[in-house]
Amino acid sequence: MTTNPSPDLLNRRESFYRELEPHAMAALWTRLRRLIPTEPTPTGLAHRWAYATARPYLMESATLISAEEAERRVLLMENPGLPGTSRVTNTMYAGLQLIQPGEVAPAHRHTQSALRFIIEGSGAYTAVDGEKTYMEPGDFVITPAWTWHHHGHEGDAPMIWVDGLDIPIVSFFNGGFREEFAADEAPVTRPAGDALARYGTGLMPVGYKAPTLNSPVFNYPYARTRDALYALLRAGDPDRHAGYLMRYTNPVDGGWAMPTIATMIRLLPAGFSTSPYRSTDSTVFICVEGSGHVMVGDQRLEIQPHDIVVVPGWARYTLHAGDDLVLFSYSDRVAQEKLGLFREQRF
Ligand code: GTQ
Repeated sequence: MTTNPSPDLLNRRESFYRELEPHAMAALWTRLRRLIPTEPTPTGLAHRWAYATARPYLMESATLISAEEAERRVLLMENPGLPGTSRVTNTMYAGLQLIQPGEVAPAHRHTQSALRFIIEGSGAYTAVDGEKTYMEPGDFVITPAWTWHHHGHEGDAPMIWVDGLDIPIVSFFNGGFREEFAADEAPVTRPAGDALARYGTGLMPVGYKAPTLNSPVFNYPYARTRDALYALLRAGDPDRHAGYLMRYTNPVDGGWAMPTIATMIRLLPAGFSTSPYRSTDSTVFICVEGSGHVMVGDQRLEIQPHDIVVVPGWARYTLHAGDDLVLFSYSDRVAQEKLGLFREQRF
C-alpha cells in the first residue's frame, strides 16, 4: 500500500536529491526503471550504406592520401543514430578499406580484434602473425587481438574490404593498447596457406594447443563457403527465420571463430522471405551477392551487392531475397553468449 505523498514531502524529496549531488550520490528509485529496463530499447538506427554511394568516395580518398600516410585508408560507417561515436552498432565498428597496387598499410598491433570481409579485387594480402593470406571477394579473414599485421597489394586493380572491429567493446573495458612495428612490414615466417592446411581441413596437428580463443584458421575462403551454402540448398528446406544460415567456427573447439565477434553467412533462395525475428545483438549485414531487402519494423532497406545494412538489437526484422541472396553478418553475439545475455525471439 502506498499513500499519496504530501506536497511538503514531495518538496523535501526534490531538495534531498539536489543535496545528494555534490556528494556524488543519487537515489536509485529515481533511476531504477531506466537502469534496469523491462527489455532493451534498440540503440542506433537501422541503416543501409549503398556501395554505389560509398565506392566513389573511397576511390577519391586514394587521390588524397596514401595507405602509408593514412596507416589505414578507411572510410568508417557511423550509425546515424550514434553520431560522433565511430560506431556502426553499440558494440561494433565497420569501415571500408582501400589498398592500391604496390601500397603497404604498415604493420601494427592492437588489443582490438579485427575481421576483414573482402568486397572486390585480387592480389592483395594481409600478413597476420607471420603468415600472409591472399584475399579474394567473399573471403572472411581474422586478425586476432595483439597480432602484428600489415596489408600489401601485388595485384593491378584496387582492392577493397570491410573491416569489422570490436572497438566499442574494448573501449568499454578501457583495454585499448596499440604498437607500431619498427618497419613497414612485419616478418613473414610461414608460407601462405599454412594455417588453412594445418587446421582448416578437418585435421589438426596432434598435440596442438590453441594459444588464444581465436580460430587458428584465419582465412575462410568464399569458394568453400559458397559450396557449403549451395549444398544445404540442394539438401533441404531453409530455416523459416534465417534461411540457410551457417556460422564460422573455430576448429579447435567448435565455438565461434573469434572471441568477441560472432560471424555468420547465409543464403536466401530467390523469392524467399524470412518470418520476423529479433535478437539482442545489433547486427551488421554485408551483401555478398544477389539482391533483396530488409524490413526493420516498417522501414524498408534495399540490398544490392556489397551494401552494408545494420539492424539494431531487439528490433524485429525480416529478410527478403530477390535473386539468390548471400549475406555475411557480424555482431557481439559471442560475447553476449559468454556473459549469459544473448536472447532471441522468433515470431
Ligand atoms: O587494418 O588494422 O578499419 O587497425 C581500423 C583499425 C582497420 C587495420 C580499421 C585498424 C585497421
